[in-house]
Amino acid sequence: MIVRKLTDLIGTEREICGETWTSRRLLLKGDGMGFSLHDTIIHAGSTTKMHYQHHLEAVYCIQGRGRIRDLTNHRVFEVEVGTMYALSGNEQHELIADEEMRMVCVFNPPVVGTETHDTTGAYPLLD
Ligand code: 9YT
Repeated sequence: MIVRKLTDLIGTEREICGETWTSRRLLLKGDGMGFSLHDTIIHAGSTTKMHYQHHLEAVYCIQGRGRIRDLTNHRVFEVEVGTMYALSGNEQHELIADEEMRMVCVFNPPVVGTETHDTTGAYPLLD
């Protein structure tokens, strides 16, 4: 069994910062669960363009409000507490945070731990 607390991750190598987000990685590939689990803060007023071409991601909003623009299918969805979106088709997308948002994110395959977005908005597939 693995038991971890968010407070134990702060300031460690499991806390990774992008330009518009801070991702606290509760479970990583090395934990052997087959997915990774992140508690991610999206900075207020930010827009993040992403395109996970090598991973499926599900995102569950537990704080804040914003919008997700599906740039592949040209659709926009409001995101508020209790909203989940799943990038089941590796959609290119843009997350607009009207206020600070806190998201629980699950990646399949799991991330190794050091990934940040490349120039296309993807995470590389690392071993
Ligand atoms: C919601 C989202 O995709 N934010 C970017 C960071 C990523 N989810 C992560 O690594 O936690």
